[in-house]
Amino acid sequence: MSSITLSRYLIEQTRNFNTPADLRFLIEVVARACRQISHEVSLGALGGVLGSMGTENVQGEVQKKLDVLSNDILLEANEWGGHLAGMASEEMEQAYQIPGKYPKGAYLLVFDPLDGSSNIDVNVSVGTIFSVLRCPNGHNGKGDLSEEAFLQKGTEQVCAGYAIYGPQTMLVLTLGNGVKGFTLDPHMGNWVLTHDNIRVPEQTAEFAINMSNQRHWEAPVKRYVSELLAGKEGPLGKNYNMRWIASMVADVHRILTRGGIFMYPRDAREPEKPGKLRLMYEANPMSMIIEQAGGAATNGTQRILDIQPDSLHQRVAVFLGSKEEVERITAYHNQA
Ligand code: P6P
Repeated sequence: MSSITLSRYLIEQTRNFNTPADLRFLIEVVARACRQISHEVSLGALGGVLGSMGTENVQGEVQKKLDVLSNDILLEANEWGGHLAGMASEEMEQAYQIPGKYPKGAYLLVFDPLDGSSNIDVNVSVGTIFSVLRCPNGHNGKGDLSEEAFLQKGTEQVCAGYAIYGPQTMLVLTLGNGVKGFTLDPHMGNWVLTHDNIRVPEQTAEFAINMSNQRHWEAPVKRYVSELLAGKEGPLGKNYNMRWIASMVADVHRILTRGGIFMYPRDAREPEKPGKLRLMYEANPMSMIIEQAGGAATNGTQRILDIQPDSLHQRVAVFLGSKEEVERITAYHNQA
């Protein structure tokens, strides 16, 4: 049987689920931009794009050359097609206005152009995370798009996905009816459907957290991780393995592939911040994907997708993955 490409999958989505043609076009454009980013990332030192820009982004994080290049690739690919009312990115403080010479469309695209970029110079998997929202009525008029148009709960996402630039380049996507995985054929340039129905196992024996922050965690996290470490002799009655790649896309992809729980809790290092990861373009898209694959995602006390954003770059604590473990750590928070 001939392989199903992303284009064919999206056309079938339109036939079977009435996926709007301009959403289909948007996803194709984002996928093409991710293919270009994959190429730039794969060149490494040969492309002259390793290392830092010597600047910081709105998060106060050092900007890698590839961060900025990936951001530019996504902006240039998406600004002219007429399917977007605006864009927002981890790398830009303000929302991106569609230039007046181009038509505006019905959607908003929010993205982290190159997540895990601190890993680029050491050749560890990185990725692009993206989220698609509808532009609310009254916001896609002639004037500049306000930040408020983006501040929608994660349940409002019409599409979420990520590209992972690893040994294979893959695109993992949900339109709200399950999670699909496409592997890039670098010779033909096609995204080929290779994972038709990705599911997160409800149970797991693997957890992901940056253990170096242990002394800074709040009590429920300290309790839970100590139970994981207690293994078979402890209250959870089984031994657990640990992984921490420090690239959310890579850690989440592993969890989608074989289960696990990913944790980035708030901690005492910056008590005024609810966590490190960003709600709009990291936690929300990943939470939609995880839930669509049968997993769960909370900030410790509530479902991430139910959080009403109050700013574009707001941060959030993240506990996501195998449902049984996410429910356990969430219960510990709610008992505290
Ligand atoms: P730490 C990468 O910078 C990132 O935003 C996520 O991809 C990753 O999960 C996390 O930060 C790693 O944080 O504090 O362990 O370096």
